[in-house]
Amino acid sequence: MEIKNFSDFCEQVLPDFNKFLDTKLRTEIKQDTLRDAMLYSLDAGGKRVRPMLFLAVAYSCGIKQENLSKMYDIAGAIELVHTYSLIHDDLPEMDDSDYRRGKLANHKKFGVGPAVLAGDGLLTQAFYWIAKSSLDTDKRMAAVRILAHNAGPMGMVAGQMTDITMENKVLNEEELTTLHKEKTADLITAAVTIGAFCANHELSSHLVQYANDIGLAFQLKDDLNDADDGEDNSKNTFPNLIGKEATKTKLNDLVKDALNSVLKETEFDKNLLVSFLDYFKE
Ligand code: GRG
Repeated sequence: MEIKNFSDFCEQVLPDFNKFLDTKLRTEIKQDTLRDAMLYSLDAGGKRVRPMLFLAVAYSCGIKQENLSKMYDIAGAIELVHTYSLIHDDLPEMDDSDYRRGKLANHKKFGVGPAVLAGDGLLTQAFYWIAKSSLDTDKRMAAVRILAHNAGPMGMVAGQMTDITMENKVLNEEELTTLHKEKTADLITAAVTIGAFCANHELSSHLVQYANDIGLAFQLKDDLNDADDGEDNSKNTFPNLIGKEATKTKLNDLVKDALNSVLKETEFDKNLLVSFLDYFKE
């Protein structure tokens, strides 16, 4: 069936990918409580933005739809890392949130100890999945390198550390941009760049720029939604620092920049990544 845009792509690929994720993890994890806690968050209704972006980039680089399932291990690994980060973010000593996606947070359902271990399990299993994938060694190595670089202490973990240790300091625009880049954008950038690597596409600065822009835009949109919901106005967010209107302008500028960047990409079907930008429309 013809794929017209990003949401069409998700409609066609997501059911199969979701089944893969659940079945694989359910089969692999033998410890009952650990399996339940890991699956509770993995199956809690996440949008799967990062793995779908990864697969959409691979498809846009020329991987045929019927061959995308060979890349599910890598797509799955990216979602496992994302899921671990949310479980740990919700912990009392981090963002201290009792709910996630309208359900009890992992630690509220299973307890803090099991939630820490569920996160640990998801993070470790991600790299097992990449190592065991049927893709060529150079692609698996690129996936390990980029994911560890962007999600670990040179990326997301560093951003989270800044976030929890700078809670009582008002960050300036540059510091806040670095925080958001590390905490949120780096994993999204990893999804896009690993997708290009796995599809033998020579990575260009245009695609990296697109990925960085949508990563930051993702955080701004989330912050704007939280501001609309009346979230704590002492937090380090762009709406709190520069106001909602200026944040909306910044978000629109990032989306425009992302569009201009991806349109410069060559030997690449731009349709899916251009239509992904609809996500940022109000
Ligand atoms: C614990 C090392 C560590 C890192 C946590 C991801 C993160 C870092 C914190 C989450 C804070 C947050 C809510 C940031 C806003 C952007 C974001 C990552 C939103 C959640 O991602 P979605 O919308 O979530 O893709 P779903 O529920 O769809 O999976």
